[in-house]
Amino acid sequence: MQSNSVTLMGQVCSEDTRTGVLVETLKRSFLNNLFYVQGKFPGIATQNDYYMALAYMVRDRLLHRWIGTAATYTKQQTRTVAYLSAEFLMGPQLGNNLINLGIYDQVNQAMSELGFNLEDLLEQEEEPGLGNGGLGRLAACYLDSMATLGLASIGYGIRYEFGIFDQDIRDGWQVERTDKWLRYGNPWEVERPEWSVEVKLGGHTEHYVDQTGRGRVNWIPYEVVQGIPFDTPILGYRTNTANTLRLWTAQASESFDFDAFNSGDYLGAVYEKMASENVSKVLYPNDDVSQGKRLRLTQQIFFVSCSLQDMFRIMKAQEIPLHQFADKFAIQLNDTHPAIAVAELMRLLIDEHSMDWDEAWGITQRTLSYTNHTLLPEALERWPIDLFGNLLPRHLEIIYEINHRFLDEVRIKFPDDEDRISRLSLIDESGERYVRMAHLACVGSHAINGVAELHTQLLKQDVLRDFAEMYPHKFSNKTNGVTPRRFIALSNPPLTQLITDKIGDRWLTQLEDLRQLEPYAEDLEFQHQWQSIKRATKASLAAYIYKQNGISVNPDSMFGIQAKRIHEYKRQHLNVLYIITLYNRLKANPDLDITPRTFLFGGKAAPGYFMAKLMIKLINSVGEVVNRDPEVRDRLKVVFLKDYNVKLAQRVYPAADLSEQISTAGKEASGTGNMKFALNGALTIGTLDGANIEIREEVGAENFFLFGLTAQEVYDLRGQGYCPRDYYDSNPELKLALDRINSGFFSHGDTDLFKPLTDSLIYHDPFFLLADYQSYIEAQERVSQLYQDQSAWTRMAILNVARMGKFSSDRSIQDYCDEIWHVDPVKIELSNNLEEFF
Ligand code: B1H
Repeated sequence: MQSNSVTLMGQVCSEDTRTGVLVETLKRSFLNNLFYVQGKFPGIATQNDYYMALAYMVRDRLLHRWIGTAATYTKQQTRTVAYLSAEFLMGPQLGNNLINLGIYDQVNQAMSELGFNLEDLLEQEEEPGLGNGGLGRLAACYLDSMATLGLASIGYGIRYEFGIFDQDIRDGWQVERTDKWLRYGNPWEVERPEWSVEVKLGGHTEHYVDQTGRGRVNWIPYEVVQGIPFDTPILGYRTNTANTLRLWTAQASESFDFDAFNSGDYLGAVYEKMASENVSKVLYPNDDVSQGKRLRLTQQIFFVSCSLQDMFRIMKAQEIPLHQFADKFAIQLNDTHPAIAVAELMRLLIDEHSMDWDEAWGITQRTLSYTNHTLLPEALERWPIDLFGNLLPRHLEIIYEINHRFLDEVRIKFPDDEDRISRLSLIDESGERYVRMAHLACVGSHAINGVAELHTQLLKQDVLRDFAEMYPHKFSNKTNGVTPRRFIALSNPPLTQLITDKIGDRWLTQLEDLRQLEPYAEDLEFQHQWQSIKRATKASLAAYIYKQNGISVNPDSMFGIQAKRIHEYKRQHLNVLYIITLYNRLKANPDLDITPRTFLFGGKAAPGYFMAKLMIKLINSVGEVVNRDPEVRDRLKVVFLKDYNVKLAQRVYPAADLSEQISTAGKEASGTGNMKFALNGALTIGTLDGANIEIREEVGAENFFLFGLTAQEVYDLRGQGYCPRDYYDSNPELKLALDRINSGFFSHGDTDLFKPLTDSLIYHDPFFLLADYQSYIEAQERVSQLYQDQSAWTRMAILNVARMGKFSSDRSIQDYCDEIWHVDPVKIELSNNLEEFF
């Protein structure tokens, strides 16, 4: 192989004249970076210095592609997807970049020749935890797929100084620590101060008529914040395409003088300036709830305005006239967090670029599209009018005008229907007045989508029903997907190798190819190889658990894993009720022959969500008793893995036998962990919720452990007046499980500790645990039964993997392209001569 190019998937990927991927070149480059970037020699270098040197070595090899990609897009004035998201949960970058560059093996060798262990260095990376859970991780998977498919795209978001908190467990309780992820520097980003922009906040507007007789508005802000972009390259898998994730940091503005400066209050003015830097300080740690805080709305307008202004700058640089904005950019709103874009784009076009309303509105609607991610009422964002008008006076005026015109349109389509008008209005006037962000997003977008079939259907018939009746053509479904590069190739190399040995390596970009594994499901030799890989990944997770928790778990026991944010609707406590039921059975009958099981949990609770924190305490308390009870004789173990994040997720998915997807039907919009587990050969126990339904359709009902009420049944039962207490009274095992908790058995005699949880279940049970309990227990029994027959189990696991092709994020992105964005791939030709750029 030549040092300047590698042939990957039939494509020649060139290196420039100063990089190259020969082992000797890599070694030299690593040492160069250690000496001349880190300024260290081996005698004093830390593990982090070595990590940084390696990261810079890899970055050099990305930048060539990044520059080539940017040059191509600029030259061709490429139509571009702008993915606006308040969260990007990227996970560690180094390993993924090695995989996508196709140089993992070479680098592994180079490092080991220098006396390093690549895995240890990968472990050193502090991941950017700039997201809460599924929504942020989806955005990251989509960036990977867009680059892999060769689509021009930019991810726009916020460079939070503190990402999602680090979770500690003390005495069984969650304790939060700030996530200082930038502490040792971030080798993957490049600061671009020359592209800074300013964002106005607060103040008031002044209306006047200009010389031409046109009505104009001047917004005089109270405050101006500066946004500085930091760019991270997003390389596709084995392609030359390297797109950009552009995250904004807030800084005090220099150009704007506060009154205080003029009145001599220098320190006061500096203090106020510092306050504006808080805008990008911290990620709000809520998943599926909206807190309604002023700072959060400030974050939203901050990154949305920065991003839109950045797009205007790009238009100008490429000399594209503004009226072609919708042809140049397709903007996807990742939930309502960036929905203020509707009003901000209008404001920029009308106020700052003198466009008239109708043309601006046409551009806005053609450019924007909106993905809804949740049906939970507490997650639907709405802002009190006063708060909104105080921070964004001009946007409120624009929203009133949009609303006025929109409601006139509604009146024409549905005459004499004032109820409908008030339901559809962008302003909720039923009590205190609010701006409804989902309504703003729906009116301002040409396309609206849900993230799984059931979710989209429920959106249309429930949460956004009036909009679906008003604009049926806007609605479609785009079932979520996940990237097989990070979640199989990177996280599960042995499984990747096994699959590739059988069907070649095309499946990593054509996931439907996994179907070719089906014939091997019956192949005993293949089953054995499959089992030994699963056994090895379980043993390695067991070693991690021993190190972290001091608990020894048996890798031959069944690993059932529930890893996701802790939430009542996700029902980790239903899983706990099953553990207690098994435990009670063993106590009643110590010789009972049960399938040995290890129950694993991982996930963070929102710091203000008391019930979720109590659920963590319950898991740990039950674990403490069960794990120590000699009578259990290691047949049951309960482990809470602290600080679940992308890095840990990559260890966890490969080691699962059973994936717990047990949310109340109708509550989980999609779920994506369900896909990652199944792709790594776990079988699913789950409800007919979110994407579970489609997973079951794909893998076959006979290869899925189904239980529980359907969304319709939940709805009906609620309507009839659900009485959880009846289930408690009539089901002895359920009663015993709840009574055990209440008796103080798991809480050193404290009978009050878990009362909020058990009372909620017995008297309210908003998520129907008690109604689903028996059905869940029975499904778990079927799981245990099947696990006894390892060959049948493995056969089913192989069939699951073989039939998961639909759930690649490549498929999702292709659907967005075909039906919403209408963008085509761009081929990036690289030259290995940098001088060509001049
Ligand atoms: C999802 C959120 C979410 N839906 C508000 N909604 C947030 C809402 O900080 N906030 O204010 C943060 C996150 N997250 C998840 O999206 C769904 O619950 C999952 O079912 C889905 O798979 C995922 C991706 O679509």
